[in-house]
This record gives sequence, C-alpha cells and structure tokens, in this order.
Amino acid sequence: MGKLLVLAVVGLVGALIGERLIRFRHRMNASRELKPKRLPNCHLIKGIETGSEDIDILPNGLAFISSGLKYPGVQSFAPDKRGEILLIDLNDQNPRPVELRISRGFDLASFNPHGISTYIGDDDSVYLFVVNHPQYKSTVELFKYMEDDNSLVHLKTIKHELLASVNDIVALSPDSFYATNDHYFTELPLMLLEMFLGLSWTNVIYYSPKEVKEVASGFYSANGINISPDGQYIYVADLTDHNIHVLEKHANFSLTPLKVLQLDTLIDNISVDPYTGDIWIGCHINGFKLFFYDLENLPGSEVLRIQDILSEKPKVSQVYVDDGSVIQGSSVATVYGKKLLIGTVFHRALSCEL
Ligand SMILES: [Ca+2]
Ligand SMILES: [Ca+2]
Repeated sequence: MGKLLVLAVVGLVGALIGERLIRFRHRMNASRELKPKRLPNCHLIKGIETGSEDIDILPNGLAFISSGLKYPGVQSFAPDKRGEILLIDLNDQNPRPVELRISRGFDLASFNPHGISTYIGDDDSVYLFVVNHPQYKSTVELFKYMEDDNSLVHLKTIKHELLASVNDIVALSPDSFYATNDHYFTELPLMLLEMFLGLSWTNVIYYSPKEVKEVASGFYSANGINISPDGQYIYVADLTDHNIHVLEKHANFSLTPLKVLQLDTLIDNISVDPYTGDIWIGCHINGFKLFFYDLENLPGSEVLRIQDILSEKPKVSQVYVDDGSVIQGSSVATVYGKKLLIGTVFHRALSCEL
C-alpha cells in the first residue's frame, strides 16, 4: 500500500511537471521558426553593438536609445560595460549615435537602462524617463534633455516597493507615469520558477509624487507599454501570453480593460506612430533562443505593425523577419516618416526605409 501511494504521488508530480513544461514551451514559442522577410533598404547603425532595448523618437526626429542592458538570464556582449543613453538625429542621411553626457552626481558606474519614455513639457522642455537596474534592482530615473550640449540633467531617482521589477514605462506628465512590472518575484530562482509555473502575477503601476497604485494586473509578463495619440488608451504587451491589452484610461488614472489582441509571438516594446496611431512592435520569435543564447541557434527578430487596433478587425502585418543573421533579439520597432528603426535587447540596431 505504501509503495502504491509513493508511486501515485511520484506519478502525479511527474504529470504536473510535464503539463507545466508543455505550457512553458508554448508560452516561450519554443519550436517556432519563421522564414526571413527582409526590407530592401536596411543598414545596421554604426556604433551600436551591445543593445538598443528601447527607442523613443521625438516629433523633431531625435531618437533616444537605451543601450547596454544587463538582465538576469539574458545575453550581454559587454557584461562589464555600463549602460548608456544614445541619441541619433533621424534627419541626417547617415545618422551616427552619440552618447548623451549625464550630469554629475548621478551614479553612472551602475547605470543599467531598460525601457524609456519621453515627455514634452508645456515650455517645450524634453523629459526622459529611464527604467534603470543598478545592482539588478529597479529604479526610474528622470532626466531633462539639454539640446545645446547633448546632455541629460538628472532630476531624480524614483524608487517604490510597487516598482520592483520594472520593464517599461510611459510618461504622463513631467513627474508621473505608468510602468509595467515583468515579474512578481525579484530573486532569480523565484523569477525562473514564476516563469516556469506560468503565474500571471505581474501588473501595471501608476506613479505620481502624490499617489502610487496598481492599475492593472493578471499579466504573465507585462512588458512594453505605451499610449494612444489621443491619450485615451493604454497598450500593454504581455510577452509570454503573446498579446496586447488595450485599456481605457480614466481621469483618476485608473485603467479598465477594453480588449485583448491575441498574436502568436513574444511581444516586447510597443511604439505608437503619433500621426496614424499605428502600433509597431518588436517581437521575439522564439523565447528559448532568446533566453538560452546559442551561437549555433541564434535568436531572430520580428517586427509587426498593427493598424486600427480599436476596430472589430485590427490589421496585423508582418513587416520584417530575420533569423538572427542580421539582427538578434528585436525588442522595439519604431517609425519616423518612412524610416523604421529596429532595436534589440543586447545586439545591434537596424535602420530601414519603408
Ligand atoms: Ca518604452
Ligand atoms: Ca521591454
């Protein structure tokens, strides 16, 4: 009887692990392969070799790029090099990235930038919000961009217990924002367990100096976040649930779920074309290739464009696919006029003509 019970328990645990493994492989799109789909006029941007995880473009064509992310379990080609914010002017024929100097007093040595968002103030001041992971913790750094000398003046560091594992951010004013947490746990073994078990415990936080609150929850891994041009809707990417959530924004900054657009790829950052409202997303074709980096089996890149997301039938177009031979691990795609920029978690950045 005792042996039977042991056998039953072992069988049950085995079945449970097997079931979780199948679901985990599905969330990771572990067997997904895509045929390359190239655009005719693309070139790698010189000077970006170690990541361009997020890109945010101002209406005048200046593009801010966060580079050099170090993230648990993810490849880095320069693990000992600090991160940086790069700037390129997309009005130049062959734009060259320049590193933005950061004002004194900011701890540059531990700078580990991730998601970013810009905000233009009433007096045309440009604010740059940067998710930072010094010592693998999460903070949000607020900077003011000074165009005369291409520098960032550090205004403040925001830390909060609700902002524990921040991935991306969208600015709402010079000092308030929504942010996504991509994990519930912050210790690596527990983060991995959370991913393996498929817990949907991540969320979106509203932050202002006066109020901090959870405004949406139930995501497997909330990642990119952005806002519609009219400011009424918030888009949140759930990386491992392969979908984009559309939420309605209210005057008190609470959010209510409106719809979910289901796709079949791992969605990272979300960009919104300010003129058309089109959504551009940088996606990971196969999560196993991203998280288990192998030179023989490179992670590829996929860019999707979504038109009319609020309509009954949003149009989803696959714009670019690469098997990793050109660009690995696309995390962001964003447009300026006819130019498409594709950024990556740890690799290079690509500029294409549409
Ligand atoms: Ca962003
Ligand atoms: Ca991201």
